[in-house]
Amino acid sequence: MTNHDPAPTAPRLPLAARALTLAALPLLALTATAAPASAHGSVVDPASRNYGCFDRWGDDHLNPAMEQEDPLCWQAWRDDPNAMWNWNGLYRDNVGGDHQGQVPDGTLCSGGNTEGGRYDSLDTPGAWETTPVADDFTIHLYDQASHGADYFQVYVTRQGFDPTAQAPGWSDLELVEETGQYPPGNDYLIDVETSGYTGHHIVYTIWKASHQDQVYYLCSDVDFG
Ligand SMILES: [Cu+2]
Repeated sequence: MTNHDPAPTAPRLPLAARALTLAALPLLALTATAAPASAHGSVVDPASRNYGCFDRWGDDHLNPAMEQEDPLCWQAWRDDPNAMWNWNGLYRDNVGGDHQGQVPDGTLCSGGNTEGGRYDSLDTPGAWETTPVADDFTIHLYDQASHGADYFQVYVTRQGFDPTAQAPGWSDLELVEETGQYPPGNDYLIDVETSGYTGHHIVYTIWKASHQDQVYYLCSDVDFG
């Protein structure tokens, strides 16, 4: 299926399939109750900034404790809650393969201020919640709409770059993985091998969807142990 407009498929799955999927993928339980307006996807592990904020606070987004416990998510919810409700919609259309031309330095995590600035809060430098990873780790991208992938490109911020102090530019990124095509499905796993990274880095995943010229730009904060 190539059309990405219809509602998410989760509520329509046969019960047995749903039970299996829910067991394997807890996030579907959330999307079933807070279904986004349209179906796309994001990196759910290590969680992208917007998916992570949705995952941690989606059912508790008015809790004032967020300001102390998760200040970067707090500023993001205040800036535009739809960055989290539409955690799956951080993409640009008609990029023509020109990622660096379409997404200026300092705006990588918002996909170049895409969607009228809905995701601009994700460019804010700071102590975003990190996911612990080893040198070799696997990215899980969840594709609600079965777009497929022409390719994924995965970058990691260079050692020494400080995501708490600065929004990255392209020269701060090191390419660590470039894949071939993935056939349409819901769960894509991308194996990444790195060495020499310690501490807080941003993993930057570019997903070129196959159904049309639609490209997703996803920042995941990680802590290399
Ligand atoms: Cu889509």
